[in-house]
Amino acid sequence: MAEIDALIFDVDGTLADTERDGHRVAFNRAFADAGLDWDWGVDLYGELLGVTGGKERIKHYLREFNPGFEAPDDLDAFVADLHAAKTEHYKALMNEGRVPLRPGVERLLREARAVGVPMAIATTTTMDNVTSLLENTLGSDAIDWFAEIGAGDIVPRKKPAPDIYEWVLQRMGLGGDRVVAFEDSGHGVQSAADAGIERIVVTPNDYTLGQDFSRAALVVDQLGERDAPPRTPDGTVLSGPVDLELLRRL
Ligand code: XBP
Ligand code: MG
Repeated sequence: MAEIDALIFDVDGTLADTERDGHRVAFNRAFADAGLDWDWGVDLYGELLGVTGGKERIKHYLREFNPGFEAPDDLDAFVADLHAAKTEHYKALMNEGRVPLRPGVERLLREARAVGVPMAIATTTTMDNVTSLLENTLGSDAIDWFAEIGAGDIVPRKKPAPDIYEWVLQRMGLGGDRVVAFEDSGHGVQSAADAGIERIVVTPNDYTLGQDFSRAALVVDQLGERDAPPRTPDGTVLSGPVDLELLRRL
């Protein structure tokens, strides 16, 4: 059995299904506020998710899907303003409690916390978004449950680059062989694996099903509960939820 010195969680798509009804809606509201007629539908947004990071995603959209748009001379400032407005809308959506945590997430976080296994976050999203999701789902002190939070622009390259996982591992003084990472996407798996993390658990969602999870140790539909255990992609139902005992056996 391999000891576990920390659990490191991705946020979007892993802790909660934030993309379709959170980020996507917030982007569209920010575009409308700015008088732009851009509308990121559910399917288009799935394609745009190929690029991580909201500011990077807006630029990608302009390049690939809206090349006729006459962008202002200072594109970076224009995108940064739009993105700041999007973050405010995202926080408002979280305050409305629109997006719950995925099944089994709260159970596993509480189990790890109860026995003192350190937890951290490694995400591409903006820090404010992390705080807002955690506070609205787990309570006002939830941010303190995490020893390190690696978020947004604190590293130069976003996922699938390994930077954010390397940052978290370095801050925790841990090697990749000592931790378990939780992801929902192929980009996330690549980021964690390239940072040297050997044990990666993937819980895909509608946007990420079918991506490359070949470097993951376990792929299940959800972390699960005792009375509703997870399923693997071939339909096998596990005997219990993803808990610390199962993670030690990976
Ligand atoms: C999350 C993302 C983020 C969010 C938007 O990826 O790609 O860009 O969609 O967040 P991951 P910001 O789950 O792999 O970390 O708009 O705050 O960038
Ligand atoms: Mg994710």
